[in-house]
Amino acid sequence: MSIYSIKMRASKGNKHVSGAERMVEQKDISKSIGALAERALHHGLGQADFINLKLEAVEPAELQHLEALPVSSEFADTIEESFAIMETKLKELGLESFTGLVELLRTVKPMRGAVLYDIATNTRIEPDQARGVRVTYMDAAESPEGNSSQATSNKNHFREALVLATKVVNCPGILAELCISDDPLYVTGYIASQKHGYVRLSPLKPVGDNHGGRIFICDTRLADKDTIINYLEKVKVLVHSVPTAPAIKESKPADPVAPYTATLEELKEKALYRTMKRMDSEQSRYVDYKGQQVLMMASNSYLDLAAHPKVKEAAAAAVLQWGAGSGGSRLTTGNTALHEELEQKLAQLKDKEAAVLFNTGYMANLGIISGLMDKDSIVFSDELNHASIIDGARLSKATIVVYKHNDMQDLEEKLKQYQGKKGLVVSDAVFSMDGDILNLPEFVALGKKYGVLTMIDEAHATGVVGKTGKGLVEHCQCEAPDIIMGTLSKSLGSEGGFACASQTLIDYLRNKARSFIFSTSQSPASLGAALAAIKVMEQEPDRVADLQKNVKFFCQRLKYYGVEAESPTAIIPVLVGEEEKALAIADYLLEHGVLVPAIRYPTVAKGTARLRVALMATHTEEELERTAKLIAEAFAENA
Ligand code: WAQ
Ligand code: MG
Repeated sequence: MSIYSIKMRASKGNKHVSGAERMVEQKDISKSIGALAERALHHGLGQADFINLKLEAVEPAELQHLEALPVSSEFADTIEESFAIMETKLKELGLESFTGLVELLRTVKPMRGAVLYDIATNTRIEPDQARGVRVTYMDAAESPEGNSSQATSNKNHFREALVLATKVVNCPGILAELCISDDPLYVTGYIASQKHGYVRLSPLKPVGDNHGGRIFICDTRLADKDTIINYLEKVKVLVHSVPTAPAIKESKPADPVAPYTATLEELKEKALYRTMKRMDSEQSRYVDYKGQQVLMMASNSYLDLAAHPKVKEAAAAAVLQWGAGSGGSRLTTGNTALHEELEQKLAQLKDKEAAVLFNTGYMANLGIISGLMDKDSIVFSDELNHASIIDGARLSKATIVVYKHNDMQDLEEKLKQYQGKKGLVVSDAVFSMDGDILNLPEFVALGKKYGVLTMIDEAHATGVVGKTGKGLVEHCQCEAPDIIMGTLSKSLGSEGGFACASQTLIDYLRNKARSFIFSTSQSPASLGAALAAIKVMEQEPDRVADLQKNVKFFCQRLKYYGVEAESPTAIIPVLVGEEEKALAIADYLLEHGVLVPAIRYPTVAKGTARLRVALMATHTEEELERTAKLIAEAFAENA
């Protein structure tokens, strides 16, 4: 009988995808080669484009025959418990002073081979520490290719690991082996020894972690290093009675929450974990926070209307007349005179033929963009657009073309590239994190020139820019874009979003915008409040003027105290940079009675963390002066 060693190594574009070895009788060579090639061609890491197969004859007399180690399983609830079991087994082997090796296993640099650790000298003795010692020339005596054509990766892992461990544990001088797989989806590893056999341990890592490693624990007083390495690398071993992989049900089901816990831990480490501050009063210039009155320098209620008596009363009156909830979607039973009245008011405010309401600004952008655009369309989007615009564009399945921030030249170049397609150019009117203003005249002109729809998001523009707070068209005194989207939740002190446009586009959105169609319509309180807020804005034009005055004054005071800040709108970003520092400064301000949030990744780019001051029409000069001075102080304290 002739035996052949077959080694397969497969790569794809120079990256290793699969490797395996067999020792088979001559008659089984082609079957084995076929199976190994199939494995390389259907690997989870990709289809191999280079497969190296090596065949060598083995003298039958050279072959060592070993019985597979007995297999048992110890599945724990947590990774730490699994490693505790591993340590216990080491102690039972008399290796209690070497439990530190478990830590080495968990942190060892990635290698192709294993660490060879000598307890006689307490050192690593593998000749090449970057590569490790590689065990080779081994296989199970019974071919796995015979029965099933496509062994699953679970079965491969188990079978190959048991064969390897059986050879390793039978190697002169070796006392035990520790192993974690480097397959990110395979969280089962083992400890193997003569005393315990092959003990499967799971989980040894979280799913998704590609760290793996092996440690062979040896004692050079029992066999010298050369003998050990020679055995591992050269002696040919056939392992008999390898069982089929124990059923999956033997293992505890994975904890489906574990990946989320791990992500949260990671966010905490990077100072990116978010918590909510709890306000104990209505939102106005001052709010109750942790039993203290703090100056609110962060609210989107720019005109301080969320707390305006007329607005609150109108909300209450609407509830008393129309009820607490609307009872249905607009297209079923949830449409009232109040909804229609507000839509008319909004259309008027934005000088458009018609308007349609959505429950939030986020849902408005989602519904408008995904309603108007489809997979054959192009959405041209400013790189700093709000997340709701990005999400709407994604949901539409359109091609998304991102242009440089407020860069009309870049936009035009991109429009040129996609001429003749159905398209939408969309931008924040006032950018939510930088507070700067869109170049609307050119934006609208480009849309016209290239025959695509134009849309602006006036969430932070309504009530803020334009002489009477109508928004960016009033501010720029230019032609309007096709669609003006806005919210009721900021200057208007209520809740909800809307689109204003031609009757045709609004009719279309009522038929196609899914966030509109499949939501219960807004509740009477929100509608009543928004209607009253628009009225207050019109009746008290000083509010808008005061807000604009406050912006100028505050920026000027910041500059006076040496803090760089500039904004034409109620949003005034003060750049900090590092996430931790921004948090420290915000904490300092809060300790001194002023609420200004730190804005971090992913809301803004990494390393551009900032304070985001938002002003109200009702802030007094004294309050603005105090805040500007305090911000300068906070920077000095945290320099
Ligand atoms: N010789 C020495 N070390 C090796 C070898 C080898 N032939 N192959 C891999 N290693 C080392 C290397 O450092 C890897 O990073 C590490 O082992 C893990 O290799 O009962 O799949 O191939 O279900 O990811 C355990 C199965 C599977 C447990 C182990 O190891 C079970 C596995 P991997
Ligand atoms: Mg492997």
